[in-house]
Amino acid sequence: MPDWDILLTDANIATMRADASDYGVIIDGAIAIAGDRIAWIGESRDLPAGSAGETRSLAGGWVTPALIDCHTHLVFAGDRSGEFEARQRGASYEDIARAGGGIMSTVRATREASADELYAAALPRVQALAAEGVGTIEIKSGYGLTIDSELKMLSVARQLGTATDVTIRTTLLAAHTVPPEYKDKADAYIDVICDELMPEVVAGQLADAVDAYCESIAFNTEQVARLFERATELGLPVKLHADQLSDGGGAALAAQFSALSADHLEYTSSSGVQAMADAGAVAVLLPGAFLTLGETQLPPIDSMRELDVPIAIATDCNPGTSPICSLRIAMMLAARQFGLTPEECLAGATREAANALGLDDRGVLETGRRADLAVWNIGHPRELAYWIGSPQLQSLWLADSP
Ligand code: DI6
Ligand code: FE
Repeated sequence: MPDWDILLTDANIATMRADASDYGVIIDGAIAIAGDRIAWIGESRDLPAGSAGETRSLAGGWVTPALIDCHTHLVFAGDRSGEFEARQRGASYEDIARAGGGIMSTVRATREASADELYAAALPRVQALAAEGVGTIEIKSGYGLTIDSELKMLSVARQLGTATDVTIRTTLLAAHTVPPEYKDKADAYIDVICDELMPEVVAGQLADAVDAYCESIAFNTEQVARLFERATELGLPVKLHADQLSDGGGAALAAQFSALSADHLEYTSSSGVQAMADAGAVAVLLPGAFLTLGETQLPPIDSMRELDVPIAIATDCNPGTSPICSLRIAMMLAARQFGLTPEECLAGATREAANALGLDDRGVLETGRRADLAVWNIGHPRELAYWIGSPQLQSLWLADSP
């Protein structure tokens, strides 16, 4: 019986360990895998005696943790390309919303779509992310806004996880926007989510977290607080779309509820950053939405750095404000728009993205963690935020692969 199932040799490794500088690099390293875990990792010269069922040379290829996209809305029907074209021709968001466009056009299409149709539309988006080295994806509901449609979305997201080698984490975002049936009755809609939908989601184990859109055009802090109190009662961690278009106190509210993350954060105040630092919440930056909306207000990245707030990066893949299905491009945008370093970008798409999902079994290459690895045809890990849309993945090794 061999000690290890497979031994990868001749590898250059970016472990992304938080306690190491320079990507946690190991030159001329080896990785021993037993089952779904890393059994040993280090310099080849330090490899302990042991036998492997299979030994494979990576011929000097670079190995990083498989990438993690910690914020997507990639289950949805329809698209908003027509709105995009109208906007490029000069129409305003208000014009489009008055014409029934915007998020509600995606809600209508998603409600009408069957679960099979939603699955068929979402699967290529999962495959596109996996094709560039993503091994874990978070998928939110939030385009159903009725009990049945929200449950349908979460079930489809769960199914994407069972049908592929990718780990799918799901998040209930019924509090994405106020549905038309509850126009001017947002509090009553919050009651439905708390009293009817959330218990069903928990009973069906359909969500791993609860999220909300805390914004002047969506839900206020009092409504979000009610949601988060209920989620906490039911044992679900929380995360929050916070301070995207205005400083609504979202980051501080997320911190108050020990949220896994607060996301967007363009308008977060210094006190909001401090509250996140005190609570250990991860800042998830979403440069695809920043680009698509033509935002000019940058998130307070310097104070995040000063206060050691962990920074993750995600695609926010959604048809309205972030029609992007490439975490590598999101990394590139985070570097060029937000001024993150290539190392911060890679940490944001691995270690800190895992933290934003409350997952301590991945995102770093070290003994005991999942053997979720991406092997790249690159000369240095900084290239992963440098190249724009260039396919450099050599292979993706996922612990759940047969
Ligand atoms: N923030 C956003 O930018 C998206 N949702 C959210 O909470 C917008 C989603 C859409 O326009 O379809
Ligand atoms: Fe989002």
